Amino acid sequence: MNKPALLAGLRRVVGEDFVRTDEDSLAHFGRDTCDLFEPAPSAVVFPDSTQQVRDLVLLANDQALALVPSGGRTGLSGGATATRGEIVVSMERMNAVIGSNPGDRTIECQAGVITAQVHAQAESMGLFYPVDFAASGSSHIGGNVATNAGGVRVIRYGMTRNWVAGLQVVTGAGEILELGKGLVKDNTGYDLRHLMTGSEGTLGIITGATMRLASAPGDAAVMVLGAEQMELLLPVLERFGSAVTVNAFEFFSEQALQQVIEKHRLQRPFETPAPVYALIEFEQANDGDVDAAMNAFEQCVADSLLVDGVISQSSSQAHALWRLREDISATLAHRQPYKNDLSVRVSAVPQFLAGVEAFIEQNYSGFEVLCYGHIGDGNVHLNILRPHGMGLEAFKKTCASISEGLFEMVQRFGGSVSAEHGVGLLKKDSLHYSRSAHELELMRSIKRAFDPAGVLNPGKIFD
Ligand code: 2HG
Ligand code: ZN
Repeated sequence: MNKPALLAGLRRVVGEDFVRTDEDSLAHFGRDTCDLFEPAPSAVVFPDSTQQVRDLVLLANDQALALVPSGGRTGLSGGATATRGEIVVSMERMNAVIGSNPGDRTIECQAGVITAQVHAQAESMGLFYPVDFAASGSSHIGGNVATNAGGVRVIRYGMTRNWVAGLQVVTGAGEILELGKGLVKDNTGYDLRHLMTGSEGTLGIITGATMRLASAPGDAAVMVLGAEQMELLLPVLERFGSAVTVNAFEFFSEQALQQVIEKHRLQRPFETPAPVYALIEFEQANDGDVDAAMNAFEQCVADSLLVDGVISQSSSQAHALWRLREDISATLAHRQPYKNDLSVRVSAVPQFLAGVEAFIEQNYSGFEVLCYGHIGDGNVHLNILRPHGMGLEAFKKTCASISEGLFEMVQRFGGSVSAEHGVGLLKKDSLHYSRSAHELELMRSIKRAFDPAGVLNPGKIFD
């Protein structure tokens, strides 16, 4: 299809004003937060209904077009990047909360509703939407489902998957599916809702999501704890886990902390630097909770697991402590770090971390490598910074080749090469470290069943 005919076809579906081809829009909507790939879409379209999305998919099937579903573009693996002349389908205009149902404890949203709006809506119902992360102010709920977003409260509440009560989806064949229907119990065969969750827009375009809500937890207190070694943080988690209800257990290295402190002129949590820090958020349901946490802390210091710590005395202090952890990724963004997002079973974390530290020492000498993440979930983020004077392409190539050795270690631990950031473009060549050849073949067959002509997000997850 030539370009004028293509644009005319798109305009017929979404309306004159909702097809953009100007350079700025192509550059802006053609990428997500992984900026290691150059955006090159043909156009960006902004549908406002499931029917329009279906008509776009039908047009794509008819004219052999490729569509890239696009939410808040906060993903880190290039899953929402259009590098090959695709049409970006932005869900920005489908941003209405359709309704809330206190009896079912659910909220029904169009896919483009911002995650923070789901938080606010849940709060107005006296309930709680527990999936939270630094990008919740701009990510879309549809994108959260498409990537099975994790974040900082997985240790208590699990990933987005746990909270999906129902989905409306347009498959690659242009069929509209209503999955889950908000039912608590429904054992009528394969649960396609779970197949869609985390499928990164390769099986269907999510146009609506009904999210389940939790009871609102009590107030939270936050502690930042200093330790000599990352491996010591797991026994610390065990001690705190038996004393209080842990909402979050995160970690970051002193180097990562320094970046945030310098950029935002924040205060250190306590005066003497420690090599590594844990951030724990726990529920303050009873008066005794803070005492129990303080006892756990003192025991940890007595047993040489921790060297120092601080506890929030107010919600603004809790917020300030959270910034030390949550602002790391955005602080580093301008350096275009190479990212690893690894996980192993929680019980294997101490051994795995020892292996990672040795690996970094041997293979990344001369590079700055910052470690942080969700240690309580067995999930470690490594951000490798480009040495001054090294070109971006050479840097990407070097890191990709070094990563092979790291992934071999992940494989030996039975871990994942993408714990929560998805596969997208960045991790597709490494999938075999976490998935067997047979699993990959089954995944390809599933893709063919939902998207026979391959119009949805081609080249993502696998070729
Ligand atoms: C986080 O935990 C995000 O802060 C981003 O998942 C991680 O930037 C990263 O590598
Ligand atoms: Zn993370």
